[in-house]
Amino acid sequence: MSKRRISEQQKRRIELIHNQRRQRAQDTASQTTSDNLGPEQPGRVITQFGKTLIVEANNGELIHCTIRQNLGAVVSGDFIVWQPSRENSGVVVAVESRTSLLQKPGFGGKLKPMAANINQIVIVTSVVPEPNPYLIDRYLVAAENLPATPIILINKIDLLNDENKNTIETLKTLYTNLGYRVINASFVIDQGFSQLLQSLQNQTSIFVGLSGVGKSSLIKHLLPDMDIRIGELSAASGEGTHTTTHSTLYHLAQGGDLIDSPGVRDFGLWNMSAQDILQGFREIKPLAAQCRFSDCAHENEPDCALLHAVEEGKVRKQRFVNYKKMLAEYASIRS
Ligand SMILES: Nc1nc2c(ncn2[C@@H]2O[C@H](COP(=O)(O)OP(=O)(O)O)[C@@H](O)[C@H]2O)c(=O)[nH]1
Ligand SMILES: [Mg+2]
Ligand SMILES: [Zn+2]
Repeated sequence: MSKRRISEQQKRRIELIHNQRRQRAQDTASQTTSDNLGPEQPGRVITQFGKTLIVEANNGELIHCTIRQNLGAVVSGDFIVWQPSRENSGVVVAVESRTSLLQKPGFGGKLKPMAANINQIVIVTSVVPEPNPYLIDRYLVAAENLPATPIILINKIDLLNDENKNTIETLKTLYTNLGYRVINASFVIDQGFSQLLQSLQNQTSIFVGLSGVGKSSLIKHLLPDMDIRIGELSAASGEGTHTTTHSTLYHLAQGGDLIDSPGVRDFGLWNMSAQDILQGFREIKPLAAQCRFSDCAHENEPDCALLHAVEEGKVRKQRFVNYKKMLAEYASIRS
């Protein structure tokens, strides 16, 4: 299926119309509309079934919505404007501007939008399998660039023993000292959940991390009604069982939203510029401009601010090594 081509001028016109629609939706006095649709009103996209969106109205009702042409991708987490058509059905007519958009490379390297307005990323690691600091640093880069606040969760803390205790404590100290929130958790010994729930309150969060670290277990613990919700969404879509390929937004009982889908959990990095990578190394960022040479490779150049900082213990060697490793990795992808 070929996408309808639109010119820049048309795009600007459409943008203008959307802005006007957004304006009208905010204006409660405007209750008359054309094309037999009800009044424009705000809502949030919960999930997608094929070409159908499930929108949550302000009163909590789930509305089965189609999308007006030329709106572009609309994904879970999007704040939208919709108009009722029939009972429990409607048309999405505008999308609010997003604070963030999580995308994933799809077929042919084209970026595929997955979820919008996420402002917090819970990086899930575990005692077993052992955390991979390079992977954590990659997720931190992704989070800082989304932008979203990262939280590092060390799961399966019940499996701490004399052999792995030092590694885990060193890791926790490293990231805590960088100013990140680090939470120890385990559903087996019921630890860390009140701290986690408190961090999730009033935020739109996702969980990321390698397979096996316990993301599904955590989510099940946080969302005991998940299956019931999926049932409600399926009923609202009228399309039978929910496929897990699309992201779904869930409300936490204690407040806050969680967007979940296997694709979102596995998201990584792509297309990162050197500047983006630097953005994810918060202690290195202010130093990078202080090297004597503006194109310093931080290898053995004189007056390299990074090498000095590592020597003085102001930047941890591991972070410095990961920073350079990531720069090299993405330089080779881009070239
Ligand atoms: N000991 C222990 N095992 C856990 C914990 N959380 C999850 N697991 C186990 O770790 C394995 C992987 O968990 P799962 O939730 O499927 O991980 P996911 O791949 O990240 O979704 C399963 O066998 C879980 O029972 C925990 O807190 N402690
Ligand atoms: Mg899982
Ligand atoms: Zn340098």
